[in-house]
Amino acid sequence: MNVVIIPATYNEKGNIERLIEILEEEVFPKIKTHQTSILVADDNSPDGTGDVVKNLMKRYKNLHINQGEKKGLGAAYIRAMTHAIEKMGADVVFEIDADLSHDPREIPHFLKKIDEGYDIVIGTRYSSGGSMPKNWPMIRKMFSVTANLIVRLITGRVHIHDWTGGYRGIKKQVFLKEREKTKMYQGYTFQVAFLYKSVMDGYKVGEVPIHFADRELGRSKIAPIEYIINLLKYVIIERIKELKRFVKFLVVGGTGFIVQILAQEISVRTGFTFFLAQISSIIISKYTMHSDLASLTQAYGAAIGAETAILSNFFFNNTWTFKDRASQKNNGNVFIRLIKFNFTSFASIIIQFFAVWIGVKILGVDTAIWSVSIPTRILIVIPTIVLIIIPLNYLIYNKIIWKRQHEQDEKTLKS
Ligand SMILES: Nc1nc2c(ncn2[C@@H]2O[C@H](COP(=O)(O)OP(=O)(O)O)[C@@H](O)[C@H]2O)c(=O)[nH]1
Ligand SMILES: [Mg+2]
Repeated sequence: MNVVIIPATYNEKGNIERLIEILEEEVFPKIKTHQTSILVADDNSPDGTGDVVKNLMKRYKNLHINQGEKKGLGAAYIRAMTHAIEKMGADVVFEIDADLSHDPREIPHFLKKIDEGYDIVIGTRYSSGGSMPKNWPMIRKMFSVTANLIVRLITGRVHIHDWTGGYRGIKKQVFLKEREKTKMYQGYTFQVAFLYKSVMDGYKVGEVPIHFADRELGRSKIAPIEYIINLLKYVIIERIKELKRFVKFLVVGGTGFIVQILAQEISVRTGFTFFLAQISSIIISKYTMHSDLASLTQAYGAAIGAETAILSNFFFNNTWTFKDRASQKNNGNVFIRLIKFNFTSFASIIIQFFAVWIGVKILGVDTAIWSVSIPTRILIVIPTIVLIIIPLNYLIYNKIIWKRQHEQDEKTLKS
């Protein structure tokens, strides 16, 4: 693969030469299976960082520079990564601080993860094996740990330890997919947004524990309080957006539940399911005992209710909850999807049929709770739906019926 390392610089005259030397003399010679080069993302640093790099370009043929107006770290990376992919043919791009806080000798570990199939690999200070600078004051360490913990908790992706760090290896397709969605963010928010969008799109995230060193030369530019506030705002808003789909799914499910109970009660009380039970008893003549007829009658009610709910759920999910994905080509046309939906929902019917069947056999047609008699079918169907049917369906809808475009692309690539 063609790997381009992109240090971002703003006034890093004192550090950039050392970083380039370590990369060229120590790190690159150890990487035998990939082609490596450097692209410095400099924002026309007034201290002359660009001139230092241009001087070194005479010595190192795989060293390049991409300069532009200063619009923040995120913008600099977007600009330089676009250049690396479009002009230099990069397959993998690396973010790395130029102030030597990130040890470039870790790059082979990142590449190993990339080779193992991870799409984006992040350096992490907060998992075992990683660390913050020893000389940082307690308050700064606490601040850093807390910020990351908050992001982990709000996004609900606690398994990813370091969201704000800027030492990352990113595959080309990930960058091209997330570029437009993240170009409006600055500072820490850019780092968090990029990672969050990658996770949401189903890319595989790998972690490499790193020791973060304090810079010795130059000044830190990031960390004004507004960055932190923007970051908080970002994660909260994104999380609400994400949960919105699940809330819609629950509303549709709630409607479906009412429809289901109605259909079940109507079909049982009109005697329709008793009629069905009689017919099936005649067909399977050895099951004509009275108790079986009763539980069959109830179980048919549950199954009819479930199928009615399936149709109503499909309609509302297709036109509301998953409207955005319903229009995607690869999810097939609406009839094929309805058949798929019915087919996968068939599991729900079977599960509910047997739950009620067994329940009625054990408890009888009615169950007394605090001296109130409740039909067992209702008593059984409610916990079955909450505990089994809802989680199962949400999974099936997301992974099979209304898949994301990206997952389909992956499958097409593999097949
Ligand atoms: N190109 C560019 N690089 C930046 C900008 N802001 C920060 N950097 C670089 O990003 C890296 C991390 O920034 P730094 O100030 O050390 O942040 P800290 O480590 O969080 O204190 C350093 O290499 C900086 O030179 C910017 O606006 N443009
Ligand atoms: Mg720094």
